[in-house]
Amino acid sequence: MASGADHEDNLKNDSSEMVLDAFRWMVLARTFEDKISSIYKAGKIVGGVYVGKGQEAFSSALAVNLVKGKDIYSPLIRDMAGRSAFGEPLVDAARTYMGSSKGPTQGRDGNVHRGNPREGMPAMISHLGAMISVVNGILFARRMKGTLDDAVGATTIGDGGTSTGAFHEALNLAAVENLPLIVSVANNQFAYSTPNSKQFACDNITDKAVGYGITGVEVDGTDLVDCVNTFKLCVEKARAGDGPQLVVGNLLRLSGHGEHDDAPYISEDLRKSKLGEDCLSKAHNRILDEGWANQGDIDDIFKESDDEVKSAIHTAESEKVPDPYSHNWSAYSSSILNE
Ligand SMILES: Cc1ncc(C[n+]2csc(CCOP(=O)(O)OP(=O)(O)O)c2C)c(N)n1
Repeated sequence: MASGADHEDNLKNDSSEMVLDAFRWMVLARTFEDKISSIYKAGKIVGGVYVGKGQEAFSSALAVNLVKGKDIYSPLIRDMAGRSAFGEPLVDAARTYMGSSKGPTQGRDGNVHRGNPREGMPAMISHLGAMISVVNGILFARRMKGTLDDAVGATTIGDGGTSTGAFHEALNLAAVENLPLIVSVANNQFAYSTPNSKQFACDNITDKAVGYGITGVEVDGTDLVDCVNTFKLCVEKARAGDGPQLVVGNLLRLSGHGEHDDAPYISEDLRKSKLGEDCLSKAHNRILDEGWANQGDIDDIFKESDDEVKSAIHTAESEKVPDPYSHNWSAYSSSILNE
């Protein structure tokens, strides 16, 4: 079992552009989700709000290593950063939260069950393992049609999700079939309020990879550079035919399970530990230290993100919600597929 640090020697020191790219998506996601959280707390969002605060580095680092139009990316509830990095328009997210009838689910879903299968992003079914077999199926179908080439499929899951039957069956199948699958496990230490110690008895989630006969890698999920480099290597390996890659990012969710939850079960000690470091400020400091950008460049990134968020929310807010008496409902994805 290799750790992120064990890979250091193999890593090329040419990731600065990718790191900056990922950082931009992190800033956009944080800015957007902070705003959405405020709107939710003002009582203006009907559905729940689940954010990826503290997980943006791990999320965007996977997506910047994927190729849109070729690879498959199946994000979950804490992957706002990854979604944007993979090309999801911000207005799709704003419209979904605000219930706009112009959104991907035409105002029927209030939060995260949106996607765009034609763009390689399946709509999320469940947070607890359901998406791995969906990605397996897409990869299988392409393999059978002879159109897979060197594409990969990636999806994410939480620590709690790794205890489900869906996770086990899908990973087992992917391993037996040697599918080019990347599963990124955001190990944020809790499944809702259940700590890891009550979720599984193995020392590390990468131990589970041993049981399936696949590669398992651990990474500091608060360190953007480590995340970008580790995913780079794992995506390359999957593309090259080395089979499924399980990447476990150790971090802490810097929010409740949803914005309705103030997470009193997360101890002060844990919050102040290394796991509780904020990946965004850490990446900010690292970028300045390495000279990959200066403070003025970073100020511009924050300003552009702020403008983009305001514009997306303004657009979504000014649109109509669906009229249940006249609307002929079908999901955006199925209505496109039925055209
Ligand atoms: C089949 C099913 N059971 C329960 C839930 C409710 N639920 C959603 S997320 C979650 C906890 C997930 O924890 P974890 O996998 O660690 O991910 P995290 O929320 O920490 O990102 C639960 C219990 C669900 N969505 N689906």
